Amino acid sequence: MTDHNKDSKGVSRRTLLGTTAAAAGVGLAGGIALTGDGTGLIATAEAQTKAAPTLPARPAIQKAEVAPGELDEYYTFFSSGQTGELRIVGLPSMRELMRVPVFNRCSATGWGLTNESLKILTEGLLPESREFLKTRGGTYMNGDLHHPHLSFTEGTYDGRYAFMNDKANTRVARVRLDVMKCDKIIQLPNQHTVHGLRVQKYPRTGYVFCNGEDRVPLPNDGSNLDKTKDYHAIFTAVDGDTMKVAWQVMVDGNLDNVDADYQGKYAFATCYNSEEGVNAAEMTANEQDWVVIFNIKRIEEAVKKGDFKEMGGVPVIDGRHGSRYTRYVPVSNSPHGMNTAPDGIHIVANGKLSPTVTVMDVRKFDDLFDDKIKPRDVVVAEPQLGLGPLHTAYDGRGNAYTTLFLDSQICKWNIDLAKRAFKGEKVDPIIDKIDVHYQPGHNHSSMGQTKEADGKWLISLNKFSKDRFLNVGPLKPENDQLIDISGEKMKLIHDGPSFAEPHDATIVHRSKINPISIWNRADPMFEDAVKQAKLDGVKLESDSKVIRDGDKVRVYMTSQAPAFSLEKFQVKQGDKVTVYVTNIDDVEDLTHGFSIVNYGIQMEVAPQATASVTFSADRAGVYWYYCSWFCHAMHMEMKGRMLVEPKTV
Ligand code: K7E
Ligand code: CUA
Repeated sequence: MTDHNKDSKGVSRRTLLGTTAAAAGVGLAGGIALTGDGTGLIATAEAQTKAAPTLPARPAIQKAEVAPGELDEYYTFFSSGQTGELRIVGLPSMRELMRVPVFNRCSATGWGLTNESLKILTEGLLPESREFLKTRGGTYMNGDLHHPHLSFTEGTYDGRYAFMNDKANTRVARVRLDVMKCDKIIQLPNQHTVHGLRVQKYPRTGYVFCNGEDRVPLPNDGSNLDKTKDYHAIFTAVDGDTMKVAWQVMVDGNLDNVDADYQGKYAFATCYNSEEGVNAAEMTANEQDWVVIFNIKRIEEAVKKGDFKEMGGVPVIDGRHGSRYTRYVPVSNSPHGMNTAPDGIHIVANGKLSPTVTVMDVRKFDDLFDDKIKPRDVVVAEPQLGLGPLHTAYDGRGNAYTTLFLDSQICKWNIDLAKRAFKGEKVDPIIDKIDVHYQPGHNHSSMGQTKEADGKWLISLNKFSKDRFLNVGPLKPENDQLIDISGEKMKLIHDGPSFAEPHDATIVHRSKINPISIWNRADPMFEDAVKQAKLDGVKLESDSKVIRDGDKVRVYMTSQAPAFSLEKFQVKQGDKVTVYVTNIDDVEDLTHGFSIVNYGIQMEVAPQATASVTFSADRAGVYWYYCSWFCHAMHMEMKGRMLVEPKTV
């Protein structure tokens, strides 16, 4: 192993400054093509190898420096784990550009406080959760966002949506990429946690595949603790357009990570705990676990002809051993990452407890489902890479990059060489290894989860930073490292600290993403406010009005730098007050905020948006409200007063 170890300390940021600019544009490295016979997107291994020499010549080290005023070439959508938000980072600069609140509460934007966000945070909850959360603020305060994945059309990103899971409270969310705001959150029935989440790549998204990790009794009514054989794990396909559950499949074992093919036929998930144990010793007792393959066509037919049980209002198909809807391919104990190569052929299950990864050929899955071959016959390589392989990324030139958690390394290996070694040839599939700092989980290559993998950049999401940054106390940042993979050898370029805890990321060429800068007044995000204003005879863009409706008071005002249209308003103690603020500035980046001192009220109002917040005016007195987003030289003066008249007894 040591011959492959490459110390990267020789590369400093300073030595990069003199290098020439990186080749512009996103070169499509893969030899993938859309086949006309309805089999979807497939490339031959030869096409991939042939494609490599046509790549634009690159400097020895790509330019990672993005000078002041220059734009990054890629968007990176980072998860944030237990922080619960989505983060947008520019690549290669690794500058954090935005945080999009999703499962968390956000003080800056008012996510979790505004009516618009509360609607999204509550409308998709299961009835039993709504009941449970009644006295707990109406929605969950936390989330654990692991896997952000963008919608596809024909094998590459289409710029519509990002989908992501909440491992903590079994939710799936969608973020609109035109405004970079979450617009839907649903909670999955029957399932206990969602861990792995990936989307359908072909013909489009389509389905969002969601892995149920923990096994629980169904129904989970408190009558069974120890009959653990009656616990079940559930796989869910959510319809990405409607954000409703399309179908579920009951499986054996705990589902970990998932991915889909480029043909639109199969999804596949790593499973650990085939033992169906309930503690670590039981869960890792067997030598082997498996990858479960889902046959999408057969499952859709089952839903159509009624071969399912309805549970929690959704069709649940029995996909346990012996089912015609699934196949179980044995792989070594407790596999973790599941990654489809951009060639459309190979999928890799990462060994975790085994030093190997298992490579399967999706073209063999038809025969497997027709019982013409045995499950292990779909395995075409099983290279030994090092200790703790967790996730694999690709460069579109036939190479794979696997994180080695225990070795704190990335291993670059060649798929074709691994296949030849598997057949008995004396070849070493490992091309290069590089130290990362420290303990990498996921890694990601630029466009590497699409057929347009361009083989330029890799990021390693390291769980520990230890000594890499100034000490900030016992709680340390993670370390997201940027690696140049354009050459034969990997080169470490940049250390990027990040707060808890990016598990996963998606690197997207900027040509795929086209957000707007000013809200459309007809946007569904504030359609409820528009409806209410109409009922009240108020024009949101121009009127300032206080409307009393019993003990409900609706306050309408506009904001235009540097003033709110209402300098004061008056309510009575105990009133249920809703304040609607419409930002009538039509200027890019001119966001106002609305905050009421000592009332815990704060929200963002971006150009041409309406935002609203409802609260109980329980304390009497004069309370200043002010603009909380710096908008103008007179921003400090952008304020007004709310008078809450005391209740008379
Ligand atoms: Cu952390 Cu993708 Cu949830 Cu692996 S997962 S590391
Ligand atoms: Cu408006 Cu600050």
